[in-house]
Amino acid sequence: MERKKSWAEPFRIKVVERVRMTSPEERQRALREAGYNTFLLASRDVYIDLLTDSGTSAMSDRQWSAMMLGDEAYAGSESFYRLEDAARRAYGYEHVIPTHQGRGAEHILSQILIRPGDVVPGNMYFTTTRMHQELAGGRFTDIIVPEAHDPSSNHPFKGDVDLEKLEQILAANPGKVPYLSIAATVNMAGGQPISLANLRAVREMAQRHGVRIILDATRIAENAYFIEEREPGQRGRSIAAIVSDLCALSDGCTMSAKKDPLANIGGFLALRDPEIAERARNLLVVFEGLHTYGGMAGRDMEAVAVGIGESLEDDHIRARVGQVRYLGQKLMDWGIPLVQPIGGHGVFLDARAFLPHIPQPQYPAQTLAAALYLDAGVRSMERGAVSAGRDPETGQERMPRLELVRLAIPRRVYTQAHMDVAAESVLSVFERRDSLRGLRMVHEPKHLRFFQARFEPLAS
Ligand code: P70
Repeated sequence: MERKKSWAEPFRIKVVERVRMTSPEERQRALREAGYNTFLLASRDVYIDLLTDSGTSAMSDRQWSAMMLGDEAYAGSESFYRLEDAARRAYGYEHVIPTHQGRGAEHILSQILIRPGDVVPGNMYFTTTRMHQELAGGRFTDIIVPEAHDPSSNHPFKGDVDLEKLEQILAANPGKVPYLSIAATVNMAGGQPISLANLRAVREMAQRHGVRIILDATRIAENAYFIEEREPGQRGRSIAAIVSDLCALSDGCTMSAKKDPLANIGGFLALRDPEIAERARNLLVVFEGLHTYGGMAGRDMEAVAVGIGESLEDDHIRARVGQVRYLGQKLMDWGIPLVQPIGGHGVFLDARAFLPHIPQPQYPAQTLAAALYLDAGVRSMERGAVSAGRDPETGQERMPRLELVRLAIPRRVYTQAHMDVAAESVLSVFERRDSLRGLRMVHEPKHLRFFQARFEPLAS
């Protein structure tokens, strides 16, 4: 990869979308009506939407053009074959099984591979991934390096697996580990990468124990960028080549095409083993749709097919990660506590350090996300105790070490000035952080509670 000084974008803007600016009174009312949960805010009440980088990317003119060629046939759509071809070329798996989005692939995979009582080791949980593993009767076990749970650790590969821990788990659970669930990058750790060397060692150990590896390839292009930048011997290699190396060390992947592949909807499950793929295709018709559309329209598959190619362009990924880093660096220079190093898809504020006077059962990250919205209409997402939910066996609330607020950056959507506004808003909340009070949960849904939970402010 050619190194350039600036991360400036390799595109210009052809279409714009108006956004609404709101008054403090409007935001106060909107937040109250949303039960202090940013997931429940109407998009019309948000100025800069950093809730997620999922499905929020700006598509290119080439993606929009390809959508016109969508073949909407129920069976054997041309668009499916174009998607299959693009995915095979980029990731190297023979069998590509389309799904409506990432969790559709997680559901099918978990149902066919996990049996009740199984243990699924992974480099930190992800909410939907773990939920599907648990619904299939499995128990997720964290095998990420301990540095990943420490926001201030500057470890270059906080997505790496703790090999000793993995060896212990594999030795203690013979025949009970259906696969290793390995994410690249690791969302809940702050968008942190796994190194090629570590994945190679994991592969070697897994093969010795006869255990498969399934990648969560949702943000694999961003992971490859960090490898090119940080891993010895990887400098100057293309993102596409590194992505292909990562995939070669696994037996399959789940993919949310709403992230790296730059589409607004879509996903797939990809596998090497023809027999498992056959079982997956069979379950697909029950939950997602026929194996040549899996819940996507033909035009959506076209957008994903083109998006996959664009996501692996070196200039694209440099600008993408560069913009995230621009925001994070600005906050760091002001002394605002955040997860280091700055990750691939967003900046993660350390709410524990930001609001040390609010105990975790009063949800400091949820409190901070609400305060940030109120300040200037910037929407972020809680990634702490509310997201972690309850232990299915004990019913107790999980209190994770990481209590974070994520400012996720949609791809190709916002300008540098938008990043400045978001940064200045975080600073203004930081300057009056002592005045913030915690929250109490007043409505708690059973599954993935963070999406629909409601809160009330505690009296000051
Ligand atoms: C986010 C989104 C989705 C996601 C992911 C990884 C590493 C799988 C998926 C599922 C959306 C989201 C999901 C749950 C809670 C909050 C937000 N992440 N693996 O914003 O893919 O959404 O397509 O079903 O990050 O991080 P999908």
